[in-house]
Amino acid sequence: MPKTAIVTGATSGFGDAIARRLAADGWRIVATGRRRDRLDALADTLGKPDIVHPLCFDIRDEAATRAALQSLPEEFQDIAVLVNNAGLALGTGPAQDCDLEQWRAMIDTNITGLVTITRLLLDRLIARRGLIVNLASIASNWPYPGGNVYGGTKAFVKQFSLDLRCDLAAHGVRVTSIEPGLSESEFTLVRTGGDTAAYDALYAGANPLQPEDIAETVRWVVSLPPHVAINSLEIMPVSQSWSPFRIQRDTPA
Ligand code: NDP
Ligand code: 8X3
Repeated sequence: MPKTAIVTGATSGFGDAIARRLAADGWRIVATGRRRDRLDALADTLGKPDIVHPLCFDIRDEAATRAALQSLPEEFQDIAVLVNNAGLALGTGPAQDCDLEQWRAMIDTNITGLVTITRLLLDRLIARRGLIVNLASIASNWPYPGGNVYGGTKAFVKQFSLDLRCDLAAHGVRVTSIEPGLSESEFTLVRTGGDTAAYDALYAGANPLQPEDIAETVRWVVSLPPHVAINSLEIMPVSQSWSPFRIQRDTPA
């Protein structure tokens, strides 16, 4: 009997690649997102209705999340792995120029949505001695200009992962925070409001991580024996590393 993993944000990028990778390893997948056409396409490709069950809802909406989980058919209810991947960044500008609605959307999606679905699935994950994989970011670990609320939400995701692990250890439930750096996906188009020139400029010559790299990492974490806990993994393309601290030399006295 195949085990079931739920992958949030499976309509593109990491989530799509993770769903495909885990399905190839024999997992049943509950694939979530707001774009129904993409969920249906994924399910058709991987083998609906036995392999993939699409769940179309906005993760910011608690009632919709509850209803979606309650609607799962019997054979997809027994969830052993939760991949909290749905998330977004909006904007790259300095805090003082940012749109408060965009800040709220990031908090509602990356923090409130992630916390809500996690809490709703905890009993099932405990019953299965399961695993939670949370998509944090290098922005969890390192500040950068324009990171502001996005970085704050991802720092929350990492810390929540580590704190969850403390509470769930007694139940044998593992929690992993994955912190990718520069990765090529629609993430950058979402962040820049569809600016394809910014997308091209960001990735040009950088040989960024690809969604399949993150999917392979998740597959590895999921495949480890149940006594092995990976707490936190920071992953960058080789082209990306650190800069010296910036010194702002014209600050008001
Ligand atoms: P994509 O934009 O390709 O995918 C984001 C996914 O999140 C989509 O499937 C989208 O589905 C889903 N999503 C966004 N908002 C909502 C919502 N309100 N309700 C339900 N689903 C939602 O980005 P990536 O694959 O690159 O990013 C995935 C995760 O990895 C994010 O949490 C991101 O912060 C993180 N990350 C990304 C990095 C990168 O450089 N790309 C690096 C480090 C971390 P839909 O629009 O259909 O709802
Ligand atoms: C996405 C990576 O560097 O744009 O989380 O914050 S970064």
